[in-house]
Amino acid sequence: MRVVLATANAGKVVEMRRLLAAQAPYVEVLGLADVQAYEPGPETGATFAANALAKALEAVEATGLPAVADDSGLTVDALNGMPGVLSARWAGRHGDDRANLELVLGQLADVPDERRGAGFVCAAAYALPDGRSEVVHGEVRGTLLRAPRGTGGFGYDPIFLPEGMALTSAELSPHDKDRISHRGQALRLLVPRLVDVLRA
Ligand code: ITT
Repeated sequence: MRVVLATANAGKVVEMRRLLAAQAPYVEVLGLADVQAYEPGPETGATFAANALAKALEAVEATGLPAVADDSGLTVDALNGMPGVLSARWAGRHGDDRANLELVLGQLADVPDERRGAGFVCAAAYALPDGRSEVVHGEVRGTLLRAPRGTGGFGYDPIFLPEGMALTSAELSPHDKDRISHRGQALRLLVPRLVDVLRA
């Protein structure tokens, strides 16, 4: 069984490979560097699910192989759920993790501790060459700190304190982040379903 991991985000690649290997070690996971190069389209969906599915379908179309993709982001209560699907380019430049994080910290400077709730959301999708597809969700709730802590993970991890934890997502071990993360939850739902349809 071979699947293409349709993400260009290095942080996600590491986590998704790890989560796939943990659940389905017999699946060969190809990265975008291992397949026919294609230009990913702009992420125009209004929801995480729409974007995740679009990325998976695009990879199937380009490679002819089953594909897995994720669309994810930070939803901040005091920002009415934003940056949401715009998380990767919140400060204006796609993938500038540091600038994105600093912008959110600045926007929340006067927001008191009791209103600093946030969540990480992940929609994970698979799509197959025969047209079948599925999308699932995972979410982890937490609060946003006032300064970054930790060097692990990526994106907004250094300012996110998951509910019930004393460590930020960037201070957790990879194993502990996977155990609670939005992406861990979503891929633990998705991978068994993908394996079932690939086997059938
Ligand atoms: P692909 O579309 O190629 O997968 P991307 O980075 O553009 O990569 P998204 O549009 O899904 O992916 O944006 C995800 C952004 O949300 C990411 O850049 C981070 O800023 C944030 N994010 C998602 N999951 C995260 C996590 O586990 N930890 C920290 N930040 C995360």
